[in-house]
Amino acid sequence: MNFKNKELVVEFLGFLFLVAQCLCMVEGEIHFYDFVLREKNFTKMCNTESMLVANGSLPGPVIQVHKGDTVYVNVHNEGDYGVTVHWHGIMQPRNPWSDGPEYITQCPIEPGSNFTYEIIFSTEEGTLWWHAHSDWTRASVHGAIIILPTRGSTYPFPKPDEEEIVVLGSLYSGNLNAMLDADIRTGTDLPHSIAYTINGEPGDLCDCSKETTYRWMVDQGKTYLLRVVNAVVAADIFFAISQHNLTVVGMDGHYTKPITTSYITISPGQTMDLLLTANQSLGQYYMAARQFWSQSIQVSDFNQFNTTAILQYRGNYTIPSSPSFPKTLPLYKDVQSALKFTTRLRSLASKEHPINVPLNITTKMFITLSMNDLECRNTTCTAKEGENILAAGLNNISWSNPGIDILLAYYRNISGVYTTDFPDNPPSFFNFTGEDLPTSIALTELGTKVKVLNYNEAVEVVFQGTNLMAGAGIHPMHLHGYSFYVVGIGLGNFENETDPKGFNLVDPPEVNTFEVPKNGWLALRFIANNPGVWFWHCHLDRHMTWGMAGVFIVKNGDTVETSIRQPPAYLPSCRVPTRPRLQMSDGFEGKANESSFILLH
Ligand SMILES: [Cu+2]
Repeated sequence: MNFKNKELVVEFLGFLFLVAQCLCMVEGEIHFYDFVLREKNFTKMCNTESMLVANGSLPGPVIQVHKGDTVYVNVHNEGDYGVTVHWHGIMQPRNPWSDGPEYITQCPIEPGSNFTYEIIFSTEEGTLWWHAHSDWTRASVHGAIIILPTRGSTYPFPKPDEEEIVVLGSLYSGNLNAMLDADIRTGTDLPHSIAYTINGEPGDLCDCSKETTYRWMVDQGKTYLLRVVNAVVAADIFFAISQHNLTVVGMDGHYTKPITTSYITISPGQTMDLLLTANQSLGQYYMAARQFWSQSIQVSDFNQFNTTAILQYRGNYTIPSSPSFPKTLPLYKDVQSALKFTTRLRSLASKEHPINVPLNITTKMFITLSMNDLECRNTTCTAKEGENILAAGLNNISWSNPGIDILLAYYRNISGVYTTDFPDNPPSFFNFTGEDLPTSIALTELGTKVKVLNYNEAVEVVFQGTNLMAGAGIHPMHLHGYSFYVVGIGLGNFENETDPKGFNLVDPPEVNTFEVPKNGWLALRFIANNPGVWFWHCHLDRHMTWGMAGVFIVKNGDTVETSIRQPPAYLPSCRVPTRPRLQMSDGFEGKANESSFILLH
């Protein structure tokens, strides 16, 4: 190469560098993480159990970015079973390939292999989280995601002095996924947690846990931004800090109008940003969390565990013998307190953080959420002939995962994996919230039915809780690929003439998970402007596992910029599933099994 050519190359490289820099300024920065998933022994509550965790820690590593950044996470599966990871609440524009739910957007990462997720941050700002999306592995594979404002901008509230993360979790005894598989097959109740945790620790109100209780050290007079993640597997949680008020300023990666409260109600899947000022006398104060039990009022043997951590003031003083417990923490069955808190939430809806609630709805869906009975016949369950097993469903369809992921089947036009006939209404209308509903209408069937939406469709979904099988309770519904506006919430049966008149179209909360109240309804809206295959489900994993789940396929728009991106060069292969699960015995999986180890990616 002569000198002139070299000069040109150098100039060209310089130009590329500048272009890359400009792109970075527009697109944000790029970060790389490695998550190694491996079994590790943890001793909690006098017992040593092995758990699958990321990078040896529970909760797992924190991802920290600025709004608009991109993150590559290489997930190495050194565990014993296939696993996937979901980036909860991150919309992933046009990029369902990295969303994570197994058999929806990908097949599991096999033991001994790895997969790199590309996580594209767009409008999210605040706190979100990541978690495994295979079986109930997320009980131990999860962590927080912090999304700071764009470089050069700041929070829409006075900058806090410091920040703190609280991850709420649940603890199980034994091999959780093995117990789960057995329970699914026999059709009985699914495993229950033995304790709840704050940052991985149950706290000093329980045996063998005093030394490991999580401590948060604060300075008197300072204001803190507390980022709370509910990573609990199957329970709504009440949380409070003794003698300290909390001001909610954000939720699910979007800002809210500030509300000051002495406790919060937080559903699994939800995240909240709270301001706390350390304005009490020097001392120790419990922060405590307990389950909000919304199911049958007669049941008394639910997990009544109170998890605690200690907020401790720095300084020279005599530490009192025991911290004070928050008197404002609602009791387990306090439906009123739960509803009182959730109905106060509003979007910030400011000039800098505007919202865009769809007003002209083009697709309306009315979806019942039910506990159901499922005939064992024609499924892979092992209950006795003629016996029914427990199930749950949406519009009386109990979701069944296919043997290869829906996204691949959709993208490659593979038939026989799913059908597109998810109904916009339940098969029958009855007094959904009535007492003593006949068991005959609780019978459901497995299905892999998706709802197809055109690009830019303005969607309204009303979720109606039901009392089928006397199983009324809350359902925190979560939508992948989107955030949605909660325009209405109410008790009893939804009245489609009168209830919409009360919809909040001005400043409804913008969230990715929101609870449908017990024996009540929830109305939400969103614009289907993110093409892809997106899972939606109850985030109480008990209900999701029983089939309270569905899929939206959002079609491409007319341009490349409104279409699904190309798949990554490598995706985990769809081999025979590594774990047994309840499926239709004549489903696609059966066919895949016969010609085992067909590589589909
Ligand atoms: Cu549910």
